[in-house]
Amino acid sequence: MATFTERMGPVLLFWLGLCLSGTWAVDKGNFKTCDQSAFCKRQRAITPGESPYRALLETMELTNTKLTLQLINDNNKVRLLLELYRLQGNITRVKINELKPLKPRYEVPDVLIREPPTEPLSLLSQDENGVVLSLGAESQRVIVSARPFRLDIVEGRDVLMSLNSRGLLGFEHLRMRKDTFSYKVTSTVASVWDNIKRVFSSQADPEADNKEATDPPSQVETTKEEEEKVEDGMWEETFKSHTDSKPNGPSAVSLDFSLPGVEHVYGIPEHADTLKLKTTDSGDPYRLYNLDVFQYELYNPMALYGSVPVMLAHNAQRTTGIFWLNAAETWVDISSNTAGKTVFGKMLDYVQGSSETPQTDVRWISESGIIDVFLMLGPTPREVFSQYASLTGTQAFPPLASLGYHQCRWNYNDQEDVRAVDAGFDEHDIPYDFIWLDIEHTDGKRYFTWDPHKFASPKEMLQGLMDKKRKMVAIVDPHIKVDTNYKIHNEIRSRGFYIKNKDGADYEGWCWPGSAGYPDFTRPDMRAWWAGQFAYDQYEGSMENLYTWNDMNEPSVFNGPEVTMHKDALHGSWEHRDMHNLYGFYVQMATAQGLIERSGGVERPFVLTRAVFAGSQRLGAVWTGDNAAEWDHLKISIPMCLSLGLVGISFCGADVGGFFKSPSSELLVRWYQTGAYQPFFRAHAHLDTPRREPWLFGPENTALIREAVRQRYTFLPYWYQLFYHAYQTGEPVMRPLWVEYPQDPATFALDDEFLLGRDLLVHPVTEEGARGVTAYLPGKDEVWFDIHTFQKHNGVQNLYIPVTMSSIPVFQRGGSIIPRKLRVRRSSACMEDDPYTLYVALDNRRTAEGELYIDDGHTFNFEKREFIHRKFSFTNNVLSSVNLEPDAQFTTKSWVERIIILGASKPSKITLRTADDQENQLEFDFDASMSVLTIRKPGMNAGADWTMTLQ
Ligand code: NBV
Repeated sequence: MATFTERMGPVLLFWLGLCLSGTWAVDKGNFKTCDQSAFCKRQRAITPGESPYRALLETMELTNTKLTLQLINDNNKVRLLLELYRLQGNITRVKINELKPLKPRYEVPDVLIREPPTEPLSLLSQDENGVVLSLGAESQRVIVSARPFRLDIVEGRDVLMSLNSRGLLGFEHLRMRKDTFSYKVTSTVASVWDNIKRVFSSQADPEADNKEATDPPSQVETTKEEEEKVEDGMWEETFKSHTDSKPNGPSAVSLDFSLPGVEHVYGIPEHADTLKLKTTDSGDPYRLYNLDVFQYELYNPMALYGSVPVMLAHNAQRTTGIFWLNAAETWVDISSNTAGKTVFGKMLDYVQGSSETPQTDVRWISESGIIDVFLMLGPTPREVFSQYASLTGTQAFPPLASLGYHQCRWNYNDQEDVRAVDAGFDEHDIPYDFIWLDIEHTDGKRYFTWDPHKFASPKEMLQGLMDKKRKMVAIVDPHIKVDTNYKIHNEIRSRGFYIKNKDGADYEGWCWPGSAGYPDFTRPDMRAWWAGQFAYDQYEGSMENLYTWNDMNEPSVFNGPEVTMHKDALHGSWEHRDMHNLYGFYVQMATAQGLIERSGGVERPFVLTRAVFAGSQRLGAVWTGDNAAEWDHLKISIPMCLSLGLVGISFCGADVGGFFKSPSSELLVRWYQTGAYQPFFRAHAHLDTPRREPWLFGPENTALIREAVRQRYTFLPYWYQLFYHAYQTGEPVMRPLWVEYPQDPATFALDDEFLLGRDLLVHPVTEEGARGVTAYLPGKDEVWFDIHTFQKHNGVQNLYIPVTMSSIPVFQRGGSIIPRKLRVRRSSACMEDDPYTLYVALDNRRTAEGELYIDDGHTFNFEKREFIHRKFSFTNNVLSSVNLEPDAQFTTKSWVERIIILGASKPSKITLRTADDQENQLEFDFDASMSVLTIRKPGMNAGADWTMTLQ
């Protein structure tokens, strides 16, 4: 048996190294730049110019739903196969693969929710220069130009998007090792060419074989030094002490997209950067490669834990999106012809009539796989959300409780600690729903187990929480301790479920438990087995109120290249390289499946993940990883969650308080105030930080935190309805202002405020020592009501709001009705039957609308239409509640206890008419100074039909 130091040595050294590295800063040297990533460097070295690709029009085949066409690279004669589909809902799909690859190339499975339904394509015209096809009903055409190959999508007279217009299509064909670039320096150019001909005779253009084969392709006519240079990193690549064996050689794919008229692009999370993406000409491209980045730095394009290869492009006329379905390491370059121009410069251009049309050009580069890209053609932001949702699904509808407040730290030490913290919330009258246990709760980092001393009776602990209608989350990471006394390890090993290393043995890396194996979650049988581990009779000590947190699922491998898995590790016949960015998605998928199955398919799961990919929205929640207790980290939580929301992942939050370091009490309070208005609301802290439960900062700060958390709970009905909507439509819960005000350029780059749904505008205080904030209130016909003072403000304006420590600037849009529950209790479940207060905020036309969604809060019965979905409207002085989905059935004990009408005038009487035609006069108060009408105890059941007339 190895000693403790032998076993833990590498882990300890790793952490010691990191801790000694001193001040807060990512160690950039641990992570590759584009220049250090051979394929990125190779592709980026190709500069815009004439593409070597030509479309072979004679190979074109057009069926009702699909165009296929061969492309040939005139430099090496390798042929590609292009497939083009028109998909339902204004989406065009372009796939490019090798015509005859030496072996199959990876195509991402399981992310699309189904084979996307197609629409007819038809040929409009054709000549020797290209073809023109009509795309669906939208008066759109796609123009395929043959020499060089390029695609343009055109609507009316506008070009929406062009592909390969800068000639950057790159497709490194699979080849045998002794290929063009791998030949020894001593070989003659001629023998290289002979070799190529031999290897590729099957796929080279037969025509070219006859006519052109006597001339070696231009790439081969290189000097000896160039040959060596080109060879670099193609068949082997070393980064720090790690060598990637690359048995398949070079396999990168890349393509450029031009977006005429576009100056603003968004998305491609996860990066700690601004909402509006920056141009990358003077630095690295944005990188998408799921990595455990210690002490990540802000405002840069480095990779983080998650990768969603979706970009949105927006201007005042149109929103479009590009979904690049590739799970390998990916880099995205952005350039713009207006970047760097000052507003004055642009104005001057305009006055002088010299302005060129703004244009953004992007270029995607992936290490392997194929090109499979979905062009989502909008034209509105909502349509892009629905187009993307039609491909990858919508946000999982979370249990209501998970929208409450979560109390976490690394770690709550033992059961007594959990009990005391739980009691602390009651003592200080702060609601919470979930308390979390980090890795120290396990028996030696063996997930699915409990420390036998500190957590000797987990069921007792869980029962204690359950008695208070509260819940717990315990961490289950995907690295499995290699230990023959550990059942989970033994089973995974004996079933052959571990990922293999390049030599075929079980892959082992270092992580929290010491030596660890990594289950191959890409395998359905592995996922089914893993899901089974959450059964109550398998996961000892678990109960219905225990939920799961998947951390480290990039996957994090302490001693691996860039702290992750070797790319030449094997998932069956696929390399880890091909699907790296999918690993975390599969871990969360298997875990969520487990939580569903343990309840016999009845209960909705709650699983938090750190790594994400496209489609992760279907599986649960995500947080932004290891941030720090710094003001800039608080600020960046806004664009980070907005960016995830734009690509479907609504259930996002950042560690409240900051994970590393200790927040000042001011920062902590401001973070609670911000987090209370972000979708996933969890405080978390590093093991080494002093304790920071909300009551440890003096009574004043406790009161401020209490108030922020209580505000969250009063809005739970609205949050729940927004999540139901996100589940139905794919629209983000937390959204940038431009989504609702797409024609207002002033909203295009706001990083410090956001909307929740359409109706709440939040501008949290994120500056230290702030005395005031300036919030932009959009919409020239809108009015906005301060939710605290009820003061009314007109849009469009930059409103200066003086703030004190208790201020959380939030505005309700005039024209909306928001249901709230004002009797805040211990947890969301304790508030189940509580009555509602309706906040009716009138617009300039004295109208308003809103919704209320109620179900049991935790099961899938809503899929069987067991819910209440009401619509409230106020018009012509009549407020009414009607059933939005009359075929749905559910009953609630909750009733309407108060209606507050903002922007009202004083009525002489108010009459309530209920469904059974009963009429009642209601009592009310009117505050003339603020124009606020309060109707007391109207008393209708929240599920009933009624009208209320103000006379
Ligand atoms: O499990 C420990 C931590 C966890 O608290 C944190 O939230 C994760 O992001 N985990 C990372 C591992 C180590 C962090 C230094």
